[in-house]
Amino acid sequence: MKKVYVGMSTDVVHHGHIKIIEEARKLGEVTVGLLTDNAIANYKRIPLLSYEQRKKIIENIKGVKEVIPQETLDYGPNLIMLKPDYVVHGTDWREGVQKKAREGVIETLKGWGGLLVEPEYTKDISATQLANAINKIGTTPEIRLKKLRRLLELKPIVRIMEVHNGLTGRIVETTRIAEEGNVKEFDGMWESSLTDSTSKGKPDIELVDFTSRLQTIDQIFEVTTKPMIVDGDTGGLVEHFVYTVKTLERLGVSAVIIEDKTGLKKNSLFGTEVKQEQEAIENFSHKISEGKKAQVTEDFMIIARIESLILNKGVEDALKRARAYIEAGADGIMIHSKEKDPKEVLDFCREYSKFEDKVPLVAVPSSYNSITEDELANAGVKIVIYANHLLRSAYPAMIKAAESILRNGRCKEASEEHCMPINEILNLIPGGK
Ligand code: SPV
Ligand code: MG
Repeated sequence: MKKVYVGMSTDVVHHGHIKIIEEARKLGEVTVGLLTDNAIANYKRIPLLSYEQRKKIIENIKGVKEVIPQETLDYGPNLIMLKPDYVVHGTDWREGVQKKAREGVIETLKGWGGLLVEPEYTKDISATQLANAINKIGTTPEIRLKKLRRLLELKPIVRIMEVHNGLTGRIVETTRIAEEGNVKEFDGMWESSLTDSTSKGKPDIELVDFTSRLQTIDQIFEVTTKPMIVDGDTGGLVEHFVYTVKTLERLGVSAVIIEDKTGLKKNSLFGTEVKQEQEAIENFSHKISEGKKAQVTEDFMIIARIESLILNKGVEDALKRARAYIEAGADGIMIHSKEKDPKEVLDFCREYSKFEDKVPLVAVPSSYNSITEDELANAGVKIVIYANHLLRSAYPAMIKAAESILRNGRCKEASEEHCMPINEILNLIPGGK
């Protein structure tokens, strides 16, 4: 009996896969190498069904002898282990993100004279289409809330982008690029106090109250399915924070980050230019632990944000606070810095990695912006937040268009030089026709 290997990089099984397995069965005994949750999460998105659930389905398809995990998009390790006579895959991978994996398979099979067999790809269906259709239906608060913890389990670093209205929510939901065998997209959203306030024409001083923030969150949730981390500012009074936690959790927010400041909060990136007071460790720890007691699910996360570096109190103070906040029940630590050089953040990360009791570490590289995601991940950072980039990029474009109209006494130049075509804006959001 010949050995046949079918790699399945799918998260939703459909008739196209059955066709591939039927073809494979004609050639010999079929082993399916099923991509693990980890592998799928790192090349497209977190799978809708878990590895165990998918394994159960595939094992029960006629003609499948065995299902084994395939840990990476690269078929190499499994092929070398099994030395199959055939690998069977649909023609779809000749183009696009899996092209490199295909070339690798052909090369590896040459080692023992194995062959690649490519049945015609089933055109009317794809797992990505199915996942998009499911996302279009929407999500529930419970499913959305749990997504952040799943991402933290599956990805080396979770990539979060700022949102402040429905449109920016849509951008984070749908922006994708294909690159070196990967489809890259944002994993979730940051509901920033800075960009929410600024887009309302107000300063970032906890002036945009929670009722307003909740309306913005709801507006974003109406048109997205990705998880959200909310910037909770200082969290306010403990007596108020416990309500905030329950409200955010009920809406399906995955995490709130609160910063250890007290009094009139100013934006951290002002640093010591403005008067800002750091909260006493005991008081802030108390706020965290009361918040933890208030939440209903196991999944909601309260992340403690340390402002020691912002206020020039040094890495030692930041580490002391991290220990205390973890002890108080914080589910994550955010370390913030306004330096151009990432050195102090990396110093913190190095010492933090020695902690016995660790929770996921969050970084917001707004000032030290030359650092890459890989470098942050290597330093032990689990969540990177791009905290303000959609608003900061939109504002200059809007100013240019406004000035152009004033200068020219008409809108031709602005339309042609600074605006997207009317047809595109009309069709940007489907369902308008
Ligand atoms: C925000 O985005 O509102 C933040 C991050 O809190 S920062 O602006 O750097 O303080
Ligand atoms: Mg903020």
